[in-house]
Amino acid sequence: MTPRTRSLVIGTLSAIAAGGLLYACRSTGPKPGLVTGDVASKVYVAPGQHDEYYAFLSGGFNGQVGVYGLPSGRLLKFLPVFSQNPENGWGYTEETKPMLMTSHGFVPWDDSHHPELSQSNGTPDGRWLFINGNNTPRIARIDLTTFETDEIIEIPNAGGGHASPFTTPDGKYVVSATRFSVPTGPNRDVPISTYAQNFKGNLSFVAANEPGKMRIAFQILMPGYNYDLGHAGKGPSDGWFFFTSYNSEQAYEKLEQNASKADKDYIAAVNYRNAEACVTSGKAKQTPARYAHNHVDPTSRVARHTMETSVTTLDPRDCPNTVFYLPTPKSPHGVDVDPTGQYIVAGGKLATVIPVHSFDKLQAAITAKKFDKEIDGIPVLNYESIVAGEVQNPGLGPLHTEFDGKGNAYTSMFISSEVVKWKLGTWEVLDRIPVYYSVGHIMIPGGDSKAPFGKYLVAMNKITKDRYLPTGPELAQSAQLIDISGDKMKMLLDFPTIGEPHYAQALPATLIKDKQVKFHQLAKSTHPHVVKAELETGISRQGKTVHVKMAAIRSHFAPDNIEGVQVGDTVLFHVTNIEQDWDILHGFAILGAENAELILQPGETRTFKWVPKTAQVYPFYCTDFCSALHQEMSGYVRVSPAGSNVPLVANISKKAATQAARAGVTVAQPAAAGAGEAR
Ligand code: K7E
Ligand code: CUA
Repeated sequence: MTPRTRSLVIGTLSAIAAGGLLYACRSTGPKPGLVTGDVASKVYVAPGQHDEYYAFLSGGFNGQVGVYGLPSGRLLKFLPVFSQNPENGWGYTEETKPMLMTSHGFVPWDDSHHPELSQSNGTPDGRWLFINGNNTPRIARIDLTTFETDEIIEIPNAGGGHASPFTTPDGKYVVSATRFSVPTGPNRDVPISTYAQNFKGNLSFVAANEPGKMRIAFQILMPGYNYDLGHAGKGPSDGWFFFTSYNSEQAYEKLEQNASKADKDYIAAVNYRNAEACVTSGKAKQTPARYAHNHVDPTSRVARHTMETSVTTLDPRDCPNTVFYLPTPKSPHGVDVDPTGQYIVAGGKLATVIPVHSFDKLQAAITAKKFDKEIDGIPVLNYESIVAGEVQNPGLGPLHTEFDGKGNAYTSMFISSEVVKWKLGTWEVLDRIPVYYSVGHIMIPGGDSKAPFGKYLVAMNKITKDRYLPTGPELAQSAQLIDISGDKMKMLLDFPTIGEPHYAQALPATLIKDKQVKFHQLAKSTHPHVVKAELETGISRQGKTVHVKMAAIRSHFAPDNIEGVQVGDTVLFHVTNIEQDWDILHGFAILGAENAELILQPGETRTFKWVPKTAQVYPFYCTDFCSALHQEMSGYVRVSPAGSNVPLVANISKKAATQAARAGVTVAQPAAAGAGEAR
């Protein structure tokens, strides 16, 4: 670290420390991972070559997913999920707006934290990526053949869907636990000071194995703590799920102090197969709840929004031996299960050690009933009886742990800004590397599965400071790529990221790259307003609504002249890109429209809603540079005053007109010069 950089770090950290939390900076430590020798060649992907891994980084407060190639760090795609994306019309088009419907109405934004790849047999299978919406609790499923969000389910009785959407090894469930406890059954008007009586936590298990059919299998009612993160067991601990919680103090104001008093909080260990059995044997209750389930119909590509009306709720008191609390120091954040499934590692963000629980000891303690007490029907296990070990002096502010599959664990240290490598079983620290600065999650490809791919670790840092050219008061977020193939970690690359990545997932490109959909098959489209050829285009009026069925193909729109629209009309442009060719997209934008553009994938129909306010002529055009004559790909809409006698016409091709005439349909052409003036 240069003296200048060090003073910056210290400055930053002490500024935060002044805010009340414990912060420090390691004053002695290893020198920064200076770029040496062959480092550049390790991240160099030559022009025309592909990266070895796809990495999916959550966008945090942008609500989306960023897709990057590793090791280059190149951004491949910005993938919209919970937030509207004007760049391609996601959440603006009539087809996609239903995806963002919730019990609170249309919610065009969220905060996405944890991408999670679908798994089969404990390893990523490349089918889907799940991600949580943290603010208005939701889980989305993204199809990895199209890189599009296909399904979103809302989670009721929750506030802050943070411990989500971690998967079970068989892919049967993804989970969501509420970060903020709220009044439940249902949320209602109660004094906040009745927190201890009325506010509850809950853990949702969402069946996720069938596209279009995500469903909350059951919710487990929990004491009103803050549930933070989760991970499934595997191997010997298969069938269990572990969730961290903090605020066992049940503070409801000034949490910074009031939720940091207890030496230990809890990890909730859930035997979810027991919970399933209790649900099957009728020990759960159906409780009223309103929550949205939205999904894209695969053949029309139109999203449907439905509201669910009840949820299955299980109280641990009615289902003994299902939920246990594992005391864990102190205000734990991450909880990670090692590839063998034996060790459960907590990131006690205010703890001075990294506590590791043993699954075998946990089982023995349950059998021997080594319980310290019981909270709302949940036995609290004795800490000494379940702890496998503690990593001593790991650094400050442990948050998250990933594994390389070779018996090593890697933990992010937020306060001391480093990644620490340590050995499972002996708990000794093997190596440490500084990261710039204040690392949150780290990610090893496959690192939370039973067979990590190893090789790289990505650190996602919260504070960037001086790492890039400055860009005003807000700087880019930063990821760093670290080589973990040897004994010593090696810093390879900094790359700026969009939004604020929390967690990430990655898999070898070979698992998905040959499964990519290249275009949507027009012949199979069931979109109600699709046009499969230019001769199917046309215009029609239903009261004050005008439907325009339009085709886009290099390099024109059909129709491209429209008349007879009146002020007061709502015009729905149903535009189909009738190209059947990979990566040939068209766009659609119209002067003054209070809407985003459309971007049309080949074979896709999207609907643009337009309410013109004044009588005038409006140009429209293609926004995606599609061909040499892209600039010619444009047209006009003439809008007349309300009540005008200008006939409703759209120019269609001669061929289409002939076809229409044969079918007995009268097709008017737009007015010749001077005719059909508005009155
Ligand atoms: Cu940022 Cu997983 Cu939401 Cu930790 S979380 S850093
Ligand atoms: Cu179509 Cu540009």
